[in-house]
Amino acid sequence: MPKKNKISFYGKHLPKAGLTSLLLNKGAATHFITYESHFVGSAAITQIVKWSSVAVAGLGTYDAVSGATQITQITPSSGSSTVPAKAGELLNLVYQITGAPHRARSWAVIGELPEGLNHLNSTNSNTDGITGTPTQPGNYTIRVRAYKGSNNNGYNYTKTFTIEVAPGSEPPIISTQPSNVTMTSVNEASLQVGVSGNGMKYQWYKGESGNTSNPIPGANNNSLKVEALKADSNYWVQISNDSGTVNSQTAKIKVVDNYSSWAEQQLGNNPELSAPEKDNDGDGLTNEFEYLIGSSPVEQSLDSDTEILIEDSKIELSFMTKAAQGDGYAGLERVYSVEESNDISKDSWKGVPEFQNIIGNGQKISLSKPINGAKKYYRLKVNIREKS
Ligand SMILES: [Ca+2]
Ligand SMILES: [Ca+2]
Repeated sequence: MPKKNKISFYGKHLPKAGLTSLLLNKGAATHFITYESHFVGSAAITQIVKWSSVAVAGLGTYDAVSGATQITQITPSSGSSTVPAKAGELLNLVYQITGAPHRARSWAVIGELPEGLNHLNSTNSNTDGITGTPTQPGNYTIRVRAYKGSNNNGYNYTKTFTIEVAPGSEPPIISTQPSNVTMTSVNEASLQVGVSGNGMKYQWYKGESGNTSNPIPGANNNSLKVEALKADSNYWVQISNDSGTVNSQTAKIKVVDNYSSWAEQQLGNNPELSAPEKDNDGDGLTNEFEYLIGSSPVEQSLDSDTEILIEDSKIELSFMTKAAQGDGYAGLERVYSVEESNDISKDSWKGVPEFQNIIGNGQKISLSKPINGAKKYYRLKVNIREKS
């Protein structure tokens, strides 16, 4: 007649966190202004060849102005004596002489042009200009003089312009990448990105950095609130302004449960019920014990799948494993090890080879050993740990 014995369980769990990596993208925007074709043709500056051949509306109107001679700005700020510009952006200042005498034969610019700008110095034209990309912010006063005769001869008229070069905008720069986070399946997480620059727009995405197929609606701030998750998920943010776009690195949210998140889902958020040493269903198994072996803390549980048989000259030990799955076990696995001892003294327990750290997946584990006369004790150790 075989003898049956229960064997005992004990264990613990170990959550962990991860690290990060870095990825940056950069872009820049360039703008061109267009102007009339004959003006383009007279220019000797390489940037001008990029201009399209487009007539400026209003040129004829300026030409038709009667009365005193004047030099008038046509673009970028029509009629004004100040010229708006931005460091790093192409400026095409075009001015025109009107009135009598309305046609200039040559032009002069008096005063120092901002670095990066050049005088077109067109001849036999009633329009002239200054073009290029200013590099230094500041206010620069220049005088433009138009002569009636060629080679800067004859009647002339002078006008003062102030070129106001504003600081250029920089593409966004990420100072703090969104970090990887480990959380349980009952917690919310918050991801943050630190950025320097102006006029920033944000869009968070689910997935790997650079994959824009899953934008998160309304996620347009420097932080993202992530609701409780049941599985690992990745997020990233794209930041853009007028001068460029940058992608953050991928922030990985890892979901790893523990006793507390298991207890909250199984027993509710009630410290009285969810304490590890409680036995709410009165089956003799504490909550912590039920968490470890995978039984319900609200239903009476029987440890019926574990048995030891002693038959003739052999000991047969068998048990059913359980996978760590369902509420409270995200990112976790349950592992089983068999240990043996001759006298159950504290330091006498040794692992039985080939029966160590068996990952539970619903399989039946059987161990068979000859009985050699001496006393032998066995125990089964169950651990819950982060998935390997
Ligand atoms: Ca119980
Ligand atoms: Ca139970």
